[in-house]
Amino acid sequence: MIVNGDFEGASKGLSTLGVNCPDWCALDMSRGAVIAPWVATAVGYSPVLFEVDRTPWQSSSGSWSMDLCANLPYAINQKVSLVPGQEYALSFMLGQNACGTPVKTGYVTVGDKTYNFYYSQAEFGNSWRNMTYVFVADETAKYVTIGSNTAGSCGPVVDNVQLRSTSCPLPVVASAPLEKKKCSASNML
Ligand SMILES: [Ca+2]
Repeated sequence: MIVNGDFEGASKGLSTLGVNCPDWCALDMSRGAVIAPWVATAVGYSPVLFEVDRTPWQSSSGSWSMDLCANLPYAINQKVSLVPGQEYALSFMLGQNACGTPVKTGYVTVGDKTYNFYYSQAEFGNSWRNMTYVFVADETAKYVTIGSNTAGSCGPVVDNVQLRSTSCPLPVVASAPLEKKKCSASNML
C-alpha cells in the first residue's frame, strides 16, 4: 500500500536522471523522481531539499534510507488507499544521522492525526527502532506524512515504511458468529 517505502527506487531514479550520488545527496523536487511517489515538503523555506543516503550508515533494509534533515528539516508524504472500517498498521524503521543534537525529533501524520517520535543516542545507540502506529480507516484514502522537526542538517532517519491491514476483522454483520481477535500495538493512533 505504501509505494517505494524502502526508498530503493533511488537507484533507478538517480540513474534515470543521470545524478551521480554514490554516497548521499540532497536534491530538490525537480529531481523528485528519486523518491517518487513520495513528495518532499517543508515549511518556512524554499526550495525544499530531500536527502537520500546509501553509505553514511547501514540502511535498515536494502541500500537506501532517508535523513529527514537535508540542509533543513522536511517531510515526505504519499497518498494511500484504504478500506473504511479496516484496521491498519503503519510502521517504519527509525534511526538517526549521528551528527548534531543527540536527540532527534519528528512526527508521523495519518490524515488529520499527528504523533511525535524521537530518537535518542543514549537510549537507542545506533540501532534501528521499529515504530508502529495502528489506526482504523475512516475514509478511502489518506496522506501518510513522516517529517522532521529537528533543526539543522542532521535529522531522524527513516527506512522501510510499510502499511498493512492487521489481522483484526472488519466489523461483522449481526448474524455472524462473534469472534474476537486481540489487536494490539505499542503506539495506538
Ligand atoms: Ca531501504
